[in-house]
Amino acid sequence: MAKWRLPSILIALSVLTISASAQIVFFADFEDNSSAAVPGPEVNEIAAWVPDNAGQIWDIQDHPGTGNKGLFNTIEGCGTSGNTPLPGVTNFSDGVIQLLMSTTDDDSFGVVLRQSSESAGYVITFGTIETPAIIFARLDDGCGATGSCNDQTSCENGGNELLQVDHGLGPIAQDNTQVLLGRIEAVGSSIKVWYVDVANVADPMGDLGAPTLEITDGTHSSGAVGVWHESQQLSFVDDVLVTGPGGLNSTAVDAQGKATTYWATVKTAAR
Ligand SMILES: [Ca+2]
Ligand SMILES: [Ca+2]
Ligand SMILES: [Ca+2]
Repeated sequence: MAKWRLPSILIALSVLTISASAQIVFFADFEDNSSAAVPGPEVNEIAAWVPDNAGQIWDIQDHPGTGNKGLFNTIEGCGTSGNTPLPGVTNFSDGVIQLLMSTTDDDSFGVVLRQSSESAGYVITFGTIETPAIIFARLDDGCGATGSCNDQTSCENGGNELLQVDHGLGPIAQDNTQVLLGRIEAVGSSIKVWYVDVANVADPMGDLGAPTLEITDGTHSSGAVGVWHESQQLSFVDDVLVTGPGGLNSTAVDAQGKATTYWATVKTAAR
């Protein structure tokens, strides 16, 4: 990780600048020389995405759903499942986490948040076909365990999960062309989750209507954020975004302006 040392001063400066003017603390779009990335383009480097599971292998490849590059899961199997921490996002408490997902598989993506140890934190599953649902669960209950699918940990369909809600998306394309937007808003013990087809949304940075899942749980107040998956081969994650406590309603700003412009491009490509 020596290559992180040299630009560390520059990164620190850009974080200070952004926090004074914007609520976006992290944005990875996986493009070369990205000007939208926050804190900076180093978050788009594949080497920055280190899975908890040594058997998990990410790549950056062309994403047919967005027309640009995304984080691509190269392999299959429940044994490859698990979390990959977002580089540098170690102390998320309140705010918004959102990402794009598209699939060729029938299994699930997800987000780990407020993680303070291997078995302390939340895991929110964005299911696709086999489990057409959003699932809210705790790592503490064995859910999201490295190397296991949710059925193996009994964290779906009436097991150790705290709440499961149908995703309501209907059939999902298995060719990576349908781009789904997952959003989590965490404010204290209130957690809200949205899961929508980006083609049906006027503004991916704006109001998405009523959340699909809502829950109150105060077990975890802060910690790291990561992208999770169970056996989700040949599928993409892209545009991974994290805000500070002001969420997406910040009065505006350089970094948010960059991301908003970028999202407009994604939305056009997805149609
Ligand atoms: Ca991208
Ligand atoms: Ca599954
Ligand atoms: Ca699979």
